[in-house]
Amino acid sequence: MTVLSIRGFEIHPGYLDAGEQAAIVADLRKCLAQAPLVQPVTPRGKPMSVRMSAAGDFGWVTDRKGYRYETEHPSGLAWPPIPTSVTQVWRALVPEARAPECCLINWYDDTAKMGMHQDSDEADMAQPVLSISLGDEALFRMGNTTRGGKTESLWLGSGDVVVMAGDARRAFHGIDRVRAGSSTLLPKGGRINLTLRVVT
Ligand SMILES: O=C(O)CCC(=O)C(=O)O
Ligand SMILES: [Mn+2]
Repeated sequence: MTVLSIRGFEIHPGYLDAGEQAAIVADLRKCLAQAPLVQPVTPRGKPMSVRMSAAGDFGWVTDRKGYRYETEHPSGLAWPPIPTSVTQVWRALVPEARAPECCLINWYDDTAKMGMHQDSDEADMAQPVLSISLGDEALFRMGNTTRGGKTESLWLGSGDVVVMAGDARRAFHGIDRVRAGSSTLLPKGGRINLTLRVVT
């Protein structure tokens, strides 16, 4: 299987086949029935365009109180466990890493995007981050370990997996836009991104 390395980001195009993608989506529907998607608000009060939920021991949340990990969904219920169909990908691609403690579930409609940011709310930055793309294609921008400078972009398609480890673990990255109608995986369209992280 092809592996691309762009600015230290390890990209596995088409890592998951159609059947594996559909199985993960079915598992995620069960997770979201227990822990529904919410529209998060930044600490400054700006609504984000993605909708979010999580699975695992911790979920990443943001609201007026700040960016942080929480052990419960805003409803007060525990997050559902991370589906095995998802942890399997982590175990296969980052076998040396500790077990993932958070699977952030981001849902993008065709107008959603995510600004350039670092994943930096985790205690052990030596652990990798792994992201799984499902549904419509998205333009992923990869930058540097400090804000600004040269960037490179790549369209992530359904079934693509990205590993951020080493220097790329601290690199800025974001989603510029989603290409509506570019996948048939989700009947109503849109894109799901799963981000697996070790939190503690
Ligand atoms: O949607 C993506 O591909 C990236 C998501 C991301 O960077 C994040 O949730 O921290
Ligand atoms: Mn990120």
